[in-house]
Amino acid sequence: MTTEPLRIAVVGAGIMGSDHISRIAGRITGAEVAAVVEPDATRAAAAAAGAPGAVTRSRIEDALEHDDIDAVIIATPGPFHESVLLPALDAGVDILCEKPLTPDSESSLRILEAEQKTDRPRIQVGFMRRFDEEYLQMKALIDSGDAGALLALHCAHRNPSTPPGYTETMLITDSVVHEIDVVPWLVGEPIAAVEVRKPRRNSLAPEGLREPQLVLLETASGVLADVEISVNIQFGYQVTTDAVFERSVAEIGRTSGIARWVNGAFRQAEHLTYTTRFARAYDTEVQRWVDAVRRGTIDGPSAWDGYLAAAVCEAGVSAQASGTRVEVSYVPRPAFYA
Ligand code: ISE
Repeated sequence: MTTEPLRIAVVGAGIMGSDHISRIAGRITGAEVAAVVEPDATRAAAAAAGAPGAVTRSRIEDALEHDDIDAVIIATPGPFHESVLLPALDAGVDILCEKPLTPDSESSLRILEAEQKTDRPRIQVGFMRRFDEEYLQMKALIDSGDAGALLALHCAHRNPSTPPGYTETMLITDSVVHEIDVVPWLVGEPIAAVEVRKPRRNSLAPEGLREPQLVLLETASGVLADVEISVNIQFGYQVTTDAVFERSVAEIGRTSGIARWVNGAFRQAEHLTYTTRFARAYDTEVQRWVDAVRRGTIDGPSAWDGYLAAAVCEAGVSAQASGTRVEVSYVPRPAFYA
């Protein structure tokens, strides 16, 4: 393991990129932000101000060429990931790529092909829920068999509002993609089919956005996970999972904020955004990734997991349009990802 800090280029200085920059500068050991790559110069400068010594670049190619970079964190919107992943793979650096790996399976397959030309898996995908303490407890309970076999999951994924440009397909590719990754991880088997139903529209959603939606994920042995995705629900940011077993039920994700009794009522704080709701999961994810990269490996979902999620998202988008149950098909797993 190297004794030098890992020199990271953070690509994208929006909400997630800025969050990772302050995490690395303030809480992560063994790493430093060497470059902030962002075409918007004002944003780049604001984000780099929190990372002493970091330079700003407008293109990833420039950082890879001039800044002695060991690793890259990609925090741009999903459709821009491929254009950073390919030069980074080519330069032989390690990569933590925020979800989704790419928005569709064809582009994800191009990434797998490029990665297989390198010496070992270099990409970890930022599905941070796998590092959340309660999800880990739920997985341990399912794996233990203590409550009997798992039969079904009820998942709620609620955002207070949507950013400009958020579209109906992004309900699947940008939001439900988290459940699309974490459900097979919890259940221990792939998603075989997807169906999408659309309840009455929330009039508070921006014009043209049909939401909420109910997404039904069906695993290979018939475990059903229903996901309510609501993205303009105003009150806060909430992600919960209830599990139904043969002998028991379990739930995770209820708010853990301060409880208060006020004016004859009981109140408990709720998160407003994912950066606080999953703050500890992100910290654990990034620290474990840094430690792993310094040992010459990854420690979390790989590009193969990113491809599996992309294949399900594609079926989900098609189910959204058709209103029918759509089966998912996958290419065989290459030995490189065994
Ligand atoms: C956002 O990009 C995230 O990853 C959040 O976790 C998710 O809740 C939100 O819907 C996405 O837009």
